[in-house]
Amino acid sequence: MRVVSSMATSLAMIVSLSTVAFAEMISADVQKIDEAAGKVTLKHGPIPKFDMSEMTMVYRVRDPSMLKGVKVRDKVKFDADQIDGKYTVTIMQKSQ
Ligand SMILES: [Cu+2]
Repeated sequence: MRVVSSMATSLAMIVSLSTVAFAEMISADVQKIDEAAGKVTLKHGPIPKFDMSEMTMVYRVRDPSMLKGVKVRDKVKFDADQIDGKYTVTIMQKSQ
């Protein structure tokens, strides 16, 4: 019984963590990819934490390999942070 309840607790934690991550992801359309420069142009929805409304802008990516799985016109979900004062994509995945 003890094992079952600790598993349930772990599962509940995983579910709530992934819900939070999903809720913070921003929807965007990929407009342009510059893998050499490690940059991507995204037409994104509102981002309350940056006080941004919908716009098209260039982001740096944390790791250029993040750009390998996406192409222009893909719909993606992403999250970003300001790193060294520059808006930087930290996670990006194709939307279903
Ligand atoms: Cu923006």
